[in-house]
Amino acid sequence: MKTAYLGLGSNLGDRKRFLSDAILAINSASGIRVEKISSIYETDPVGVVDQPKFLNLVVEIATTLEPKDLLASCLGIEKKLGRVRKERWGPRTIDIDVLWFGGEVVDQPELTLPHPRLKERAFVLAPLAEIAPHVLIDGESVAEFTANLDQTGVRSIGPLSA
Ligand code: GSY
Repeated sequence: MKTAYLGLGSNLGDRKRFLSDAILAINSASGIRVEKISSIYETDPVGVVDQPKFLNLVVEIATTLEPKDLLASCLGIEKKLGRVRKERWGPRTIDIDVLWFGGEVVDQPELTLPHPRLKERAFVLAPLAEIAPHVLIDGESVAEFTANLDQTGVRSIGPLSA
């Protein structure tokens, strides 16, 4: 059993509903159990800035899957939830990114671990720091490099259930 972290985001439609449906689907998927869920953060869009604000959160999972099978499972859940994404960096109903997988380093065309943009993205680091401050990325803990991170535009709005 390995521990992994997934980043979830939604900025189209009923954003909270997409997040909670995605978490239910992740927990029901074969070989995956959701262990922790961060608060929800409302975040300014990064990349293409002219799009609606996102809701983001991070979940900790325990999994028996290999990284590539976990990725396939996440992509399947996005599809099942009717992911709509018209442009690469544009709005989407649900996005599920594999952020970190048992400390493994993977460099393949379809999957890079830890996630290549993890350390630049406050919308991922803030929720990750909440549930996994001890996790190491390139030898530094999430807590350490989140401490100096500009978190402008990233606002916790409480737990998913509230
Ligand atoms: O890869 C994540 C999709 N995404 C997001 C996001 O989830 N949150 C914010 N705030 N900006 C984003 N830009 C992209 S692309």
